[in-house]
Amino acid sequence: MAASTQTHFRACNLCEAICGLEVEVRDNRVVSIRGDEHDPFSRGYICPKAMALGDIQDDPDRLRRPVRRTRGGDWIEISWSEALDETADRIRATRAQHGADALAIYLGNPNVHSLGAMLYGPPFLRSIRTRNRFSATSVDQLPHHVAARFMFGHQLLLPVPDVDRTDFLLMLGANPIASNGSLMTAPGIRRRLAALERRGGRLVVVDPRRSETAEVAQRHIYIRPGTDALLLMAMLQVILAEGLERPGRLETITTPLDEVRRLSQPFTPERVAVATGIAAVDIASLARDFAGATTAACYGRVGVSTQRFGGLCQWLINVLNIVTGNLDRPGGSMFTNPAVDAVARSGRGQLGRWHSRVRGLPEFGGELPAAALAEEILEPGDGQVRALLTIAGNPVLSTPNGGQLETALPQLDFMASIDFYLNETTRHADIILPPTAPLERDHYDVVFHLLAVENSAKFSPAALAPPADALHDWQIVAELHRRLGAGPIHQRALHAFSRWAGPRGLLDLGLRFGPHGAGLNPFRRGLSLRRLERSRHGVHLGALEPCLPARLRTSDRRIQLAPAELTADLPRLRASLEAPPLEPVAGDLLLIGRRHLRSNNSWMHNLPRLVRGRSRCTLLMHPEDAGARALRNGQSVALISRVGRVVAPLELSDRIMPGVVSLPHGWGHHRAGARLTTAAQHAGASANDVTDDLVVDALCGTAAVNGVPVRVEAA
Ligand SMILES: Nc1nc2c(c(=O)[nH]1)N[C@H]1C(S)=C(S)[C@@H](COP(=O)(O)OP(=O)(O)OC[C@H]3O[C@@H](n4cnc5c(=O)[nH]c(N)nc54)[C@H](O)[C@@H]3O)O[C@H]1N2
Ligand SMILES: Nc1nc2c(c(=O)[nH]1)N[C@H]1C(S)=C(S)[C@@H](COP(=O)(O)OP(=O)(O)OC[C@H]3O[C@@H](n4cnc5c(=O)[nH]c(N)nc54)[C@H](O)[C@@H]3O)O[C@H]1N2
Ligand code: SF4
Ligand SMILES: [Mo]
Repeated sequence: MAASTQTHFRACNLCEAICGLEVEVRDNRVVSIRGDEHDPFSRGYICPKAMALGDIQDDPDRLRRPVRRTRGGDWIEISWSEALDETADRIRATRAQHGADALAIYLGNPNVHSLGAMLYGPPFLRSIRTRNRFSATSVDQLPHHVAARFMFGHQLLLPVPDVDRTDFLLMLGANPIASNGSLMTAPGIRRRLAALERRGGRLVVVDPRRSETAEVAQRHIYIRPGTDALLLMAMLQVILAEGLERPGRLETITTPLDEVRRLSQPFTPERVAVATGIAAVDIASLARDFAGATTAACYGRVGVSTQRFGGLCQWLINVLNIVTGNLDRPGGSMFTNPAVDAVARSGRGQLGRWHSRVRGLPEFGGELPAAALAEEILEPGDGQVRALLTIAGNPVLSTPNGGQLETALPQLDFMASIDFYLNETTRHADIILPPTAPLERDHYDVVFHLLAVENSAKFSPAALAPPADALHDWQIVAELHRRLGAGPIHQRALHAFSRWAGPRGLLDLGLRFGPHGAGLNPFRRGLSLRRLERSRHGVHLGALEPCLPARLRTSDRRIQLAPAELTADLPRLRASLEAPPLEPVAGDLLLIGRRHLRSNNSWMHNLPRLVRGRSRCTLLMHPEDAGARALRNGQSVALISRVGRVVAPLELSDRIMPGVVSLPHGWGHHRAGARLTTAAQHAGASANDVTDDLVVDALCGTAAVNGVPVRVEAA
């Protein structure tokens, strides 16, 4: 008798686009994965990674039971209770002997794509109370949080470009055609950008590489890596000097413009032209076009965040949107009104309540910059990190100077990882605790509905039943919390309640008491988990709407246009004009990254469907630079920086600026000891073996993985 086929509708949780999926399942196995045509938000769009969700499920290398590393370096399976007890015991012993800060925690990117991790991680971290908390945030979007915190009063008040209604989208350091968008959840972005063009709007892309997004833009402007803050300052200078500002309604809820007028004065287009590589006339006309557009949105992502002036860039992007009246209006840059509102629930974010022990980098929101993790393990002394717990992270490949971290990890007294792969990082753990795979668990995007270009909500029930002895991420974290968590009695009671309620129970409460919620009244219309479960394709909650000043969290309910925490970094920008620090010292080229549609940071290279075909881990270089070094297309070249050397095949392209080279991150799977059979056959080189842990955005400690000085020679 043929087994029946069930169809599950859910959101893909691999990247920020949260595309709707239609997953067909038979005998608890995936038969097919398609785009869900009836998802009101993604309307059928998916990318090739969605299919790989099924491959993760079946990947023979994926860990399904806890493992312990033996003295000989082999791995043996152990029971859950043994693994959890031992992990808790070892952590407790380290803390008893060396203090709470001796345990470091590193949280990787997939945490924000997991309902369970989002609900159970924060209380666990609070109870652990270590100052050595690190995450992928500081190799990613930290400058956005810092700018939001000091301008709008909360680290999660992140404005989203209203791509579907804008007349002018100015995009810096983002390549959504490859990345599918970031801090701008907009599934099917190619279609949305085409619609922008059709309605007579313009997309202008500023990028050192003619990216896939630049390719579909109406205009592409090359910029020297790391100089965007100068460009943005000069645009502001032109707008304010020519009287093109028109903040409109925002004027009454924003601190006065005088301060930014004064601060922008030294940065004329003429003065920044050489450093940025953009002609002064082009900067001035870009400023006038932006200010003159009916509606406009300036948006900048990874390329302007993970660079030396990331904090200033994100501040200036907000300032440009504000002085032109484009913040909080349709077609501009807007805030969401999500069904589960993390802004109401999480901390506002503080900067510099403590500093890292070795280098004195500032804490933000309870975390220290990931660029400081290795030195905190390596440098002896009081407060040295002696144990590490990683949760869904691969910092050996994803943080700057990964090679140094690799030498640091074996020196720990104890390391545990919550992860389902034995990879470049987790291979150093003593114990690995593998959670269920994405299709085996319920899901709701607490983070990405908050960052979406339309208000929507979707619940994804598990599509596959996990094995009887499997644990979800939240259960592993809750079990460790139960074993380790001290804290006052009310906190422990709360934790006992949340274990009892489970993610579904907590989500139901979040929905009911959120802005669209039904409360506890069974007769009131509004959201609850049950209501969402009935809308299997998700619900549309309307377009983004103006919400200021009500949504501001600043103490005076005003936008702070020039907060001291941010403007304090301007002397450094001024100095970069006088003697550009970006003048390469360790080499004569500047390294930037790039992303590919079929890749997802470091962890999906073990899925054959995504790595098929020619190698994508190539070093892109302009033919002029190759000519000057007598290098040929396809040859092996060495990429050398202050911290390391990697070898990669050279790919010549006139779509990258002379003086700049590009290598994607997340590769380098040649390391012995990992268990990634397919990835090892497509090893590539790790960009973070050459990025420099000492080169950070001084304002907040974000790693400057873009704009790294390097040298290239024949290997
Ligand atoms: N040079 C350079 N470096 C970069 C970047 C760059 O552009 N250039 N980008 C940066 C950015 S934006 C980011 S976000 C970081 C990412 O940095 P990380 O988060 O450290 O790295 P990932 O490659 O995302 O690794 C994710 C890990 O989580 C595991 N995993 C996947 N799903 C789950 C799950 O559901 N539960 C658990 N417990 N584990 C899971 C995977 O096996 C893998 O080990 O890299 C950063 N590093
Ligand atoms: N396919 C795929 N999708 C992904 C990911 C993935 O690895 N693969 N990762 C996900 C994650 S974790 C994130 S955070 C997002 C990131 O999403 P995006 O921010 O869109 O990231 P990238 O595609 O790396 O685009 C960054 C762009 O910045 C440019 N750039 C580099 N340096 C500079 C500079 O100094 N100035 C300017 N103006 N531009 C610069 C690069 O050339 C590149 O085109 O993508 C997510 N989506
Ligand atoms: S674009 Fe992102 S969310 Fe959509 S299918 Fe691809 S990986 Fe999944
Ligand atoms: Mo990221």
